[in-house]
Amino acid sequence: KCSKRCFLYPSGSAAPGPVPKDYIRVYSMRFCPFAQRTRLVFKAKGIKHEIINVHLADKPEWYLKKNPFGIVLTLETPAGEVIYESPITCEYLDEVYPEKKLFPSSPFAKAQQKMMLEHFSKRIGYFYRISSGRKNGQDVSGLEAELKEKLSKLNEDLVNKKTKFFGGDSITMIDYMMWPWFERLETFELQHCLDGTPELKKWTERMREDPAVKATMYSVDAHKAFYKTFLDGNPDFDYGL
Ligand SMILES: N[C@@H](CCC(=O)N[C@@H](CS)C(=O)NCC(=O)O)C(=O)O
Repeated sequence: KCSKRCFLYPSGSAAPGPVPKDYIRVYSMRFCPFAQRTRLVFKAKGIKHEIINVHLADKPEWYLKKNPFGIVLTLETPAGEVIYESPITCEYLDEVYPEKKLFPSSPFAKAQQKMMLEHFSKRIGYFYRISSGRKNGQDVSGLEAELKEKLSKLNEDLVNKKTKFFGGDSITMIDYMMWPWFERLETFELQHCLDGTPELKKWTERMREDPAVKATMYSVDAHKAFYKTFLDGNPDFDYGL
C-alpha cells in the first residue's frame, strides 16, 4: 500500500510520539483545503509547527482515536490537547498565538466574519458537485448559475465595503478561510465564474501576492493532477513528492 516514496502514515503505522515543546502539530493531507486554512494561519502568524500527513484512504488506527471522525485536519498540542474542524482550529490559533491577530478585535466585526464564514462554508459543496457532475456527464449549468449568484454576492460585498479584502484593506481571517477554494477554481474548471465579478477577481489577484498564500500554494498543474486521481477514486496523496 505504501511505496518507498510514501510520506504518509497509513494503517498499521506506529503512532507518532508526543508533540515537541513549543511546537504545535497538525495532522493533515497535502491537498486538503480545510487543512490549508490552518497552514495559512501558521504561516501568517509565524507559528512553529510540525505536519504529519495521514493516509485518508487507509487511515491509521491511532488517528481514529485522536479524531473519531477520521477527517483532517486535527491540531495537537504538547499537552496532548486535540482540536479539529478548521474554523475552530483557526480561531484557537488566533487566540493562543496573539502575534498578528487575524480576527478583528471588535466583537461585532469578529461576529460579522464568522457569519460570513458560516454562509461560505455551506456553499463549498458547489465546487465538488459541479466538477464531479461534469465528469459523470451531468448537466451542471443550473449549479453553475447558482454558484455564480453566490460569487456575485461576494463581489457586491467588496464593492459596498470599498476595501481590498473582506475585512478591510489588509488580509484578515475571513480572507484566509475562503482562499483555498479560489486557489482551486481552475482545477475545478470554474475560473470563468469570476468573469462577471471583477472586484472578486481583483481580490484573488491580491491574495496571490500574500506571503502566507504563496507559501502554502500548489501549482494549478499539481492541483489538477491530484484532483484527477481523487475523482478517479485512487487519490495520490504523495503527488509531486
Ligand atoms: N469540516 C471539516 C472538514 C474536513 C474535511 O472534510 N477533510 C477531508 C479532506 S479535504 C477529509 O478528511 N476527508 C476524509 C474522510 O472524509 O474520510 C473542517 O472544516 O475541518
